[in-house]
Amino acid sequence: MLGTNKLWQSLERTRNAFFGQITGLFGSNEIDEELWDDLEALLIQADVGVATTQSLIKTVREAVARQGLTRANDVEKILKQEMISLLNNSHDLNINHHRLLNVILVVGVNGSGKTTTIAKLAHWYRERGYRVTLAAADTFRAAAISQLQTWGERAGATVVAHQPGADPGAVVFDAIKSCQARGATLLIVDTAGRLHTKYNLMKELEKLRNIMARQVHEAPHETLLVLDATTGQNAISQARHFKESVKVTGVVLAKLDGTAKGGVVFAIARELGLPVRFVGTGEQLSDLEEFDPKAFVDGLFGE
Ligand SMILES: Nc1nc2c(ncn2[C@@H]2O[C@H](COP(=O)(O)OP(=O)(O)OP(=O)(O)O)[C@@H](O)[C@H]2O)c(=O)[nH]1
Ligand SMILES: [Mg+2]
Repeated sequence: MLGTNKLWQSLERTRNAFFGQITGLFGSNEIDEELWDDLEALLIQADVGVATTQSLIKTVREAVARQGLTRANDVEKILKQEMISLLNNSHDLNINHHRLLNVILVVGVNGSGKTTTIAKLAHWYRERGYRVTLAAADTFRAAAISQLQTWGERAGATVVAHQPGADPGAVVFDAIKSCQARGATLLIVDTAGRLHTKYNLMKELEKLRNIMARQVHEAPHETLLVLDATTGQNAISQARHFKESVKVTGVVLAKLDGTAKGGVVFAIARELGLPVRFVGTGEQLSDLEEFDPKAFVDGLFGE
């Protein structure tokens, strides 16, 4: 029983609203068409997404038939296995102590939780022995710079910033020089969520990537897309835009604690083919959990 941990608490709304009811469905003894229909409806309501729900159910039905199972209880077991394997789509994060300087580029629409997530990542990596610097490359919004500075202080990370309206590329350039001069081992770059147009934003992100790549071998080593879990399926269409323009390597799902739409992780995994790396479980520095498919699915169902 996981009882008290933050992931468990963050999944409470999703569990109570939807997945707990799925367990209820399996209380009946036999597998019939109604069971499959009810299951489909619940998964869709839980923001798993139509395509992902249908594919999950198809896989589970096939497994049930193949294994000759007849009890609804067995369906739950297979369903959970399939859900876990759907989420098990990642290799290790490409951040390590062998490299002199690791670079993480953080992208996402405005308000998704980028800056808070960056502070949490700084804290997380500092606890794992990295010397962390943050680059305030969101120069579009004046308040964004001071917000990152405040978080940087709390997290014990150096922040490299220019004036509001400055060229984000110049900020990144200086931040890398600063890391190299002071022996920082991880640079995390905050970016704008919105510019005058979406086209401008994507162009700018591309420019930042090029600046990184010229200064640091194979940088950025990770490009993390921060998605707001409370937006459910909308997060998926946002993610598509970013994925088309920037080479996103993983997702951080922020605000999991504030939503019943936690089922969206399955759609992220299947429809976007992106690994979920971390989940945000609150507004504090330590409210970040490395994503663990089994713990997540257990938390959804209440085990
Ligand atoms: N409950 C909860 N709130 C969060 C979490 N992550 C971020 N927030 C809140 O979401 C709001 C927006 O977060 P920011 O980090 O400023 O988002 P942003 O993407 O940097 O926004 P812009 O800089 O405007 O583009 C803040 O009020 C955060 O406290 C989380 O995991 N849980
Ligand atoms: Mg921000």
